[in-house]
Amino acid sequence: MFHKILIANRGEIALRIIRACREMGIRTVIAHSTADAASRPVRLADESVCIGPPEARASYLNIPSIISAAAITDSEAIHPGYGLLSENPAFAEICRACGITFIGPSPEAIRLMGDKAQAREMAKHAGAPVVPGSEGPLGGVDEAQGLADSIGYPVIVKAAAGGGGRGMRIVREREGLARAYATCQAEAGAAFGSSELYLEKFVEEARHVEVQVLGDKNGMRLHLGERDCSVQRRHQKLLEESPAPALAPETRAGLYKAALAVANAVNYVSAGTVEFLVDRNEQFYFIEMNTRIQVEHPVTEMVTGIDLVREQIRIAAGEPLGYRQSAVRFTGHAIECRINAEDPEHFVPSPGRVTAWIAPGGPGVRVDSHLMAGYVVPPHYDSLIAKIIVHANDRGEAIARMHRALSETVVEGVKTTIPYHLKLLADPAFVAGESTLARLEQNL
Ligand code: MV4
Repeated sequence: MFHKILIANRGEIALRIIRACREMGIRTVIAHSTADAASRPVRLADESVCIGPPEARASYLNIPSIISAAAITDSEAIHPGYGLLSENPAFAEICRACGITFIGPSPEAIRLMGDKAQAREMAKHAGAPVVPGSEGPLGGVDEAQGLADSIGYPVIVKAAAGGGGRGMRIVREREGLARAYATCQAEAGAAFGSSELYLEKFVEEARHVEVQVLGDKNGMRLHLGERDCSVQRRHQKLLEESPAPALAPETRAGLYKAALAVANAVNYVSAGTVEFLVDRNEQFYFIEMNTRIQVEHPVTEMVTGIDLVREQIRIAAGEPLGYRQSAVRFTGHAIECRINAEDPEHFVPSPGRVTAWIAPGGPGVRVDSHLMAGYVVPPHYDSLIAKIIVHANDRGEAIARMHRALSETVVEGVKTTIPYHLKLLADPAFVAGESTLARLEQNL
């Protein structure tokens, strides 16, 4: 096992990784920006190295600084958390070249899954259902037009290097395709450095259901069930839950089988997430694979009792998973609400000083947060300040428990999305388990 791990992240996930390391007897080093010098994870880590100014580009994304911080502190491994460098194949390669263990999958798996057109082909060959659409990247607008005519509108044009909702355009009729193609191509080139596009039939009123997988270095792979992440706004997830509401047992079994087929096809090691769209008829389609620990991992931890960050670290150190699929038991229902320092109506960031913070507690409540009274939410990073996770016997009890937990939470000094969540939890469509990707965005 490692003696010391460097954490190349900030906020609640940095704290989450420190907690796992503490329990495993591993020393922690946090690499942080000047803006985070007084933060809870920096105070709680065994050592800290300031790696640059507030702007992420110059600190949390500065590969030479992070590698130097690992080298001077004798860190054997780097945990990248989520976002930032977590899905950067070049960073994983540089770690490997420097003799530092990257806590995550291989650079090859990251690179393959980072190309969403290639990932789609891979999934199709592995036997996972994909949405009708292009084979590999599109050759040009004429090919896109021919394909869209044959599969029928609406279609969605996506950047191969995009993902997570970035660089995509829904096209509802033939007349709109050429223009969408051109803007998508230009945006993709500017944002990702690759203008490759692919095209799919647009699945209306879909649910976003993702399957958590784990793979070890001996080729053992397991799934840890699914999460429903259909409550989103502008591709930012707001609430996630496990299990997904109202899925037929056959659909669930099909999702698990497809997720493991994809993970097996790339010899996937570490924690990963296979994303699917599930349509009204419970047809499901692979869309992407995320090769990192995800923000919403706690809901899976609550229903399985498995510590995913601990498993990532054990796997990176070469330890076998050590249990079979049949030993993974699913208990009750978990819900996570992401609390952002944002206006609850328009979701505009609300950085500033948190003058009061009273976290919720009581039975079945978990809080993953780096907040403390007096903390200043910096304007430089995403606005997630806390994740409140509840676990209960069933979905109804979990909704009631979340409502209770949010009602006792106090955050003063910045606006938060708590009022949005309280409304959502009382929304009849949400309570009925009928949330789909577009619907809630319109209704609330
Ligand atoms: C889709 C889709 C419908 N059909 N693909 C966006 C994030 C990325 N992970 C995949 N995304 C989607 N891909 C096909 N073929 C719907 C989404 C989608 C979405 C669409 C409209 C409004 C909100 C959305 C939220 C999440 C995903």
